[in-house]
Amino acid sequence: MSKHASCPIVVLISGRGTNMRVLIEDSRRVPSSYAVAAVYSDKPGVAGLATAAALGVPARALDASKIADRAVYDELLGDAIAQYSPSLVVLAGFMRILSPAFVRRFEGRILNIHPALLPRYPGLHTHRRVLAAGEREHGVTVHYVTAELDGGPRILQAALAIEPEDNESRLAARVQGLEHQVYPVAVRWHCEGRLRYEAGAAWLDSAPLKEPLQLADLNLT
Ligand code: NHR
Ligand code: GAR
Repeated sequence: MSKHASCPIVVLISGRGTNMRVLIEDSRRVPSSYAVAAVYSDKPGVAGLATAAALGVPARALDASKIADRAVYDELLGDAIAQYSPSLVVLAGFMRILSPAFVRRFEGRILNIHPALLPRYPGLHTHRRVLAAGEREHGVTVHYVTAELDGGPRILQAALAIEPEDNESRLAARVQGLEHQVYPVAVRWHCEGRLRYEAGAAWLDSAPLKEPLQLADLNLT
């Protein structure tokens, strides 16, 4: 088997899917350690589904508004994803909280990118809250998903200084630029076997990460 096929990932989205696009494109650079096997959205008709389909990746909506029961929805979503035997499930702007049963089913194999410097600002509307609080810096965190919302072990962060010109949309766009840099790095590490989840911690190169790595500290070309 090629190295490419050895790490199938499934990407979950709810919207634009710019992180998803970056991952699909990164996965097609040679040499690659992973392949995007499928994309699922909890909302039909979102732009990210069309983007994925245009790039030749199977893309489907599983409409959450049609299934009221969270446990039932998460089981159906899990069954759909399991067809691809993913080594990793990647949340990329996925806006639904996943049940403990879903997290257990894919334990240690779910990544999220959160638009804040966790543990500060978990939850929604982070850019607005950061600006309202008068923070001087903001950024993005990649973490393994656990049942605790935005509370799983942190892997990689990137930070920026808030500028006087920043409003919610300008800040969101600048943070997205950081997201597109860090997410492929974390996915590659997991798929290369360098990064893993064990005993409630993230491990890189056989040592637990006590603090997340910072993009600025990596020697990336
Ligand atoms: N699921 C688990 N179990 N753990 C995490 O850490 C998760 C998760 C699912 C999604 C992404 C997260 C983020 O990065 C994420 C992390 C949605 C909400 C939310 O409140 C909060 C955080 C995140 C995603 N969602 C509402 C809900 O009731 C719906 C909001 C809406 O549809 O507008 O699911 O920020
Ligand atoms: C990203 O900024 C991501 O951090 C955020 O949604 C955006 C999705 O953008 N995620 C959350 O807020 C999760 N609650 P994209 O669809 O263009 O990748």
